[in-house]
Amino acid sequence: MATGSPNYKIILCGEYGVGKSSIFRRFMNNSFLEETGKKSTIGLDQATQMFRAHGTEVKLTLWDTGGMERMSFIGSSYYRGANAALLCYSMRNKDSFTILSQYILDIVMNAEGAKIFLCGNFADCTGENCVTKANIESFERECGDVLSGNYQISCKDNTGLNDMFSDIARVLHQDAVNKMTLRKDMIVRPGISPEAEPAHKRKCCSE
Ligand SMILES: Nc1nc2c(ncn2[C@@H]2O[C@H](COP(=O)(O)OP(=O)(O)O)[C@@H](O)[C@H]2O)c(=O)[nH]1
Ligand SMILES: [Mg+2]
Repeated sequence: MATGSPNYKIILCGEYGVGKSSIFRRFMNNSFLEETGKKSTIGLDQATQMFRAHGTEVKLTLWDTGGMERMSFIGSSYYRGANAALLCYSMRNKDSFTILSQYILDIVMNAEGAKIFLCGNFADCTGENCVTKANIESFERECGDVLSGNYQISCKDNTGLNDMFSDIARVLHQDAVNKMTLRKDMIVRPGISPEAEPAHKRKCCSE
């Protein structure tokens, strides 16, 4: 594994039971457990994978809550330094979808600057009470540019996960490159450094 690669932290957010730990397991070792819920352990879990983004090897480090969302306690270290949050809901549970705006608030307040990606899990499920395409589109409209991506996946069938993480790696890396370019522009912008100030002004200030 390349050591000097950029590393982006991604946190999993959303209700208990929407499949966050299942997403984590697919990411970590491509496994799936039918009954993960009851076995959730207390503590933070992290896993890292390499992705290729715009010709560069980048690391994604995914953080799972370790079941702490059940106790409504997620410490600030979970959010700190996050580059992205995966806003998870279950496509077969509308309540887990309608509550998402609260999670957006948590993310905005605790993980400043983190990009937010919407992720509907349980895409393998069909039924009357499922979250519909219209529900998702209307939520996207309400969110405006708060969301940086929208995916539907199934941890059970292993569909959409790899494409989602590859896409997130590209978006995060492109954003980091843009920010770096912006910083460089500011450094060389004329008039910013003291040397570039007019001589008469500098003289005046030292008088
Ligand atoms: N049918 C189906 N079941 C899933 C899927 N993802 C997770 N599950 C099941 O949903 C339950 C809750 O998943 P878990 O990952 O523990 O949710 P968490 O509480 O958000 O971490 C487990 O029994 C999983 O096996 C999926 O895409 N499809
Ligand atoms: Mg869990």
